[in-house]
Amino acid sequence: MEKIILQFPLILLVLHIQGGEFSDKPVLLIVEAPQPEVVEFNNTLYATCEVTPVPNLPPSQPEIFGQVLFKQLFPSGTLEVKINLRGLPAIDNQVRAIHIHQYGDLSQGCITVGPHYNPKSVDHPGHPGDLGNFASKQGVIRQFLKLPGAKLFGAQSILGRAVVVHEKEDDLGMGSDEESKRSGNAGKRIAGCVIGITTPSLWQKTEPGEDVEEGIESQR
Ligand SMILES: [Cu+2]
Ligand SMILES: [Zn+2]
Repeated sequence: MEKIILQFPLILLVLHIQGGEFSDKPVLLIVEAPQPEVVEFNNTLYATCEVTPVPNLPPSQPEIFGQVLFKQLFPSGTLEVKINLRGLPAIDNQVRAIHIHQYGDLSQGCITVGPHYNPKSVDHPGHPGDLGNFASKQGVIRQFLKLPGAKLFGAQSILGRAVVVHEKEDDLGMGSDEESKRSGNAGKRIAGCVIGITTPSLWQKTEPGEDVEEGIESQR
């Protein structure tokens, strides 16, 4: 069946049914039109985030570069993520947290990106952009995962927000202090980027053939 993609926002007036009865209060549903790229790229939106080290990175920290790529089928497909980072130590015993932070503002490095993006005011690691912990192999982090809580569409979209790579491992909310439920105590923010819309080309370049580890769910 061919799906029809709306080009304009559609406002539907729906009668609210409560306990089998129509209530006298109609409910207003707004079906948001997608970004124009969804129509262009086969009902799918692609986004990328070009990771660079933060300014004033302490010399003890690795300079991490690479991309975090996103793909989502309109309107409610599960968000897929590919992480492809380099610049980590060849022998690295450190597992590192990656999160989506609220503001796409790297003007003062990772200070201005704010806290974890938390549109539903819940504790860490229940935030939509809590990607989890990642270990590097031969200086590289390369992983495919699904992020069911996050979206590229709608008012709670992650577009324009920041991806942050941390110095340390995320305690996933299991720590004894308050900060554990806010940020997972993952230490310094050592690399970051802002998520923006792109074409399918970067995503397709890493598929298939590249040894991206498939099918790993976010480790929360
Ligand atoms: Cu973070
Ligand atoms: Zn979080």
